[in-house]
Amino acid sequence: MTLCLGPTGSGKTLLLKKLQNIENVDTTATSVPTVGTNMFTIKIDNEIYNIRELGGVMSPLWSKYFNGIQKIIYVVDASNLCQISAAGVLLYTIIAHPMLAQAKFLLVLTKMDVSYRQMRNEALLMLQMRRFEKEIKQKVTITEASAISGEGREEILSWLKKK
Ligand SMILES: Nc1nc2c(ncn2[C@@H]2O[C@H](COP(=O)(O)OP(=O)(O)O)[C@@H](O)[C@H]2O)c(=O)[nH]1
Ligand SMILES: [Mg+2]
Repeated sequence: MTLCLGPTGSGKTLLLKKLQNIENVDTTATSVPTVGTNMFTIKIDNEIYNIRELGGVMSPLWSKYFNGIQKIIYVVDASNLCQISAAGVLLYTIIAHPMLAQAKFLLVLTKMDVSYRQMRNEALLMLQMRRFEKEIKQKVTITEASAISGEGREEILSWLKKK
């Protein structure tokens, strides 16, 4: 099981839907609005990958879902100047969580199709990634993506496939 986290409106649902459609999966996303989680099943080369999206509003409860999690996809909206540094703080609190000490992280800078987005380096500065990387042991893979143009889709799928 992989978790997909990030602030409200950062683009998690649309990105996960795009990953599903590309692989022609006939299972539709089951939504459980009461607890604010969505389950996605993605089929790559006949292997099934389950991803649970947790909404940004429930970030105080995210850690309830950390047990046994090996992979985290963290989605940041690169076009949202107001949200981006808060997204970095939130990312740091989950990376520093003891239950995720062995987890692999994929940081997705999404909405890269938007003209007024932050460029990769600016976004990483605002997220304080340089500072984090000195303090954390986990590997963080960084990908630029867009659910509209499909940018980053192959990178995300191959990260999911990696053991
Ligand atoms: N331009 C653009 N808009 C996006 C992209 N991804 C999501 N959005 C829009 O951002 C809003 C929030 O997306 P959603 O996936 O629901 O965010 P979530 O709250 O993280 O699940 C919606 O209006 C989407 O259409 C993207 O890659 N590019
Ligand atoms: Mg969502």
